[in-house]
Amino acid sequence: MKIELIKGDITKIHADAIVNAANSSLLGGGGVDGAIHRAGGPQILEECRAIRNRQGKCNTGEAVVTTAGNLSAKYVIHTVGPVWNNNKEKESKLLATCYYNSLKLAESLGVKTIAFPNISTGVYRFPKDLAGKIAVDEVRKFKSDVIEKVIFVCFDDENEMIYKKLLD
Ligand code: AR6
Repeated sequence: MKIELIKGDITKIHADAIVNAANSSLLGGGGVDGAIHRAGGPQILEECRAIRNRQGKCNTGEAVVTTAGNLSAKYVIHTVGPVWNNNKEKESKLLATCYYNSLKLAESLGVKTIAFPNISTGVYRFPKDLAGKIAVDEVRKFKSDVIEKVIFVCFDDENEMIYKKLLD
């Protein structure tokens, strides 16, 4: 899989799937979650509600899919990152699981290009350098005949610098 780094807003990215850093309610929030729901429109929330009614909350590390409403992507993959509580080993594993489960789900949908935000590094306070390393390691480990390109979308300068170093 090819790996790309883009600085900017994930709602503007052209990819088959974009990943949302959601919370376990799946009912929206701030940060990238708020931006995706605002730009994508009410259809995404409607589908999230339907998933909630079907299967209940989305646990940390898990991923679910909806269509992407008004966005140019086909799918939004919603995954729930861990809140950073200084339990490095446990929270690192959970963050890696978010990337793995999102990629697995994308693959099952025939997704060729997928864009990730820097999951857990905002409201959930995961250290950005460690989160970046986990994201890049997990994507590099994932071998796929379906997914051709993974785009890391960095919104802030600090994440952009971290990912640049990791991908060099
Ligand atoms: N495009 C790409 N990245 C973005 C955008 C955007 N439009 N906006 C923010 N980021 P956060 P979390 C970056 O807080 O830490 C929500 O309320 C941001 O710079 O969005 O996983 C959910 O509902 C940061 O690096 O997600 C949950 O309750 C990264 O996205 C909670 O926040 C993640 O920051 C999840 O917290």
